[in-house]
Amino acid sequence: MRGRFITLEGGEGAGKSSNLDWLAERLRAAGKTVLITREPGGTPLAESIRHVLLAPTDEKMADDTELLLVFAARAQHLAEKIRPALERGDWVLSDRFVDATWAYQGAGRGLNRDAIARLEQLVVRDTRPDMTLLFDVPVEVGMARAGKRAALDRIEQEDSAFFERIRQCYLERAGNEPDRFRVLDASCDLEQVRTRLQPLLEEMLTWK
Ligand code: T5A
Repeated sequence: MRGRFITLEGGEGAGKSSNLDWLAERLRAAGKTVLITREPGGTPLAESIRHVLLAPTDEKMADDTELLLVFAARAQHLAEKIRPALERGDWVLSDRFVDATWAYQGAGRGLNRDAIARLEQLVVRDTRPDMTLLFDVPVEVGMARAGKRAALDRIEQEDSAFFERIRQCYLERAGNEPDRFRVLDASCDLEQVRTRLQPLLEEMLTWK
């Protein structure tokens, strides 16, 4: 038996975290066993790697270091949390997964696509999301929300061109994989975003 794997993606302040619990509650009400998790992170060891990735530092982190840390955290997350949950038949909702690496390290940092593809093959293998919800907001809207929430982390301190490349990469990936991605305009208020999520929730609940 394999459970279901749903990922939430988008730029900074897109509203992924704000909708994760909402979605989980509704799936639980429909009788599903739901595990909420996030990347980078999701297990104690992977959360330690997250801290290294996001804490502002005096020493510049090399782009390749960032890429390898992201995949190291993901390998741990998959081995210790995601795959065991899917094998139990649970539903896993993850705030970000490998699409974020294509967007941030691939498009944002401009890292080599073959290197990312090789690491993806090594680490992710066939553990692929059944559905990916892409929360799409203009960069300035997302950054304004993220800025109000807390001090900016190391990655959030990048310039708007970096985040524009990320947004375009996500939209391109969604266009290339329409069966997996569902794109939500998340620039409206939270209540409207949830109205837009409702039919997607219903779609998930038709899965056998
Ligand atoms: N990263 C991650 C990589 O570089 N490579 C990778 O492979 C992976 C997996 C951490 C960072 O790591 C990078 C990407 C990130 O820079 P994260 O923990 O997901 O990733 O952190 P963020 O994306 O920065 O999380 P945010 O909190 O900024 O974004 P969310 O979760 O999309 O937004 P959310 O829900 O927390 O909302 C932010 C604020 O906006 C408000 C909320 O109340 C909150 O205050 N808000 C709204 N306000 C008005 N209208 C709405 N519709 C709103 N929705 C939310």
